[in-house]
Amino acid sequence: NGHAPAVLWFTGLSGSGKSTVANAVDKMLHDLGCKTYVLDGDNVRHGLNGDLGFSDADRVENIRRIGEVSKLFVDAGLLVSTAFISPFVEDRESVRAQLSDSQHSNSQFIEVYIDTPIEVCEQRDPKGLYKKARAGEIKNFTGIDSAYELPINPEVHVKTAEQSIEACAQQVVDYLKCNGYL
Ligand code: GGZ
Repeated sequence: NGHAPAVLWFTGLSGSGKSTVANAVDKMLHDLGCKTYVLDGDNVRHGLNGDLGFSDADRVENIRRIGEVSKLFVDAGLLVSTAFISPFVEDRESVRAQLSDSQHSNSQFIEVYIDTPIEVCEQRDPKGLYKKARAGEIKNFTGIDSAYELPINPEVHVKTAEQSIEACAQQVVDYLKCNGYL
């Protein structure tokens, strides 16, 4: 039941399915006997990062703190999944650099791009946020009037519009198996 510690860094638009897939992966890993934890808006943005909003500067600080917390979980030996938009390449790369350490043969940072077309996210609109953003009631909404910078070379590239949640989660678990984490 051994596993190498790492962070599965989910990135993608609002409504892309980050949390859903991350939680499905977490359940599979837990069933395999791994020590795991999921960081998402529910347990981070209300508490630790309750002082932050959605300006570019606040998003940068949001991701910086989540990167630091992820590193603590990784140091504690867990497979941690983070589910935040994390829209900027530079911030994701900083976390990657922080978790890259020549002592480990495997990287401890695994970028999982949840690639769902914005049209699909907007159609799902589970919280009605796209509707509000289009109406101008929410400013700086990712994909509408705030940038999402595409991952350059994500370790895992998941297309939620083309396959089931189960298959998406399995794709991530398979990556871990094929690369010696599990
Ligand atoms: C994007 C926003 C915004 C704006 C509120 N832009 O679908 P959700 O609701 O549950 O996920 C979104 C979440 C994004 O927070 P993150 O911490 O993941 O963002 S970042 O990584 O960019 O710091 C959405 C909601 O918060 N939300 N306002 N303006 N998403």
